[in-house]
Amino acid sequence: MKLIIAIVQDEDASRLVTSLMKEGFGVTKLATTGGFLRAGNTTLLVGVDDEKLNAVMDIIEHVCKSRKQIASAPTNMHGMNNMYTSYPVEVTVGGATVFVLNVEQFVKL
Ligand code: 2BA
Repeated sequence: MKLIIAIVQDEDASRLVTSLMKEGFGVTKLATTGGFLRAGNTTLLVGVDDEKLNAVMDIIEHVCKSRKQIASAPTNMHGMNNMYTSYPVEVTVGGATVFVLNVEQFVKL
């Protein structure tokens, strides 16, 4: 069995949960925050049998889109210790950041 941890954009989360549930997968949705943008994103936990892994990956790939976002990157002001300003940088976020872990044990008590 595998545990899929998928970090996706909030805009895609609802459609992704619906698509996964429609195919019979169990999903847990967590409200999370990205460390770089400090903006909300969504993390989904999906436990699946090994042979269903590719089906879940296909759904994630199909639903999640990459988008460009503007982030404010802090930069030190020349010659002024501890003074920071920010300037806008464009980053491409997503489709999805996915971790696949082996599950040692799965029990429902
Ligand atoms: P954030 O950390 O808010 O990052 C949003 C996007 O900003 C990233 O998109 C990437 O394009 C850019 N970015 C991140 N760190 C950067 C840096 N040090 N310098 C320049 N640009 C940077 P994604 O790579 O698609 O990541 C989307 C979200 O997935 C991340 O949101 C974070 O919540 C999660 N994530 C990505 N890689 C991760 C990892 N190795 N471990 C845990 N979470 C991760």
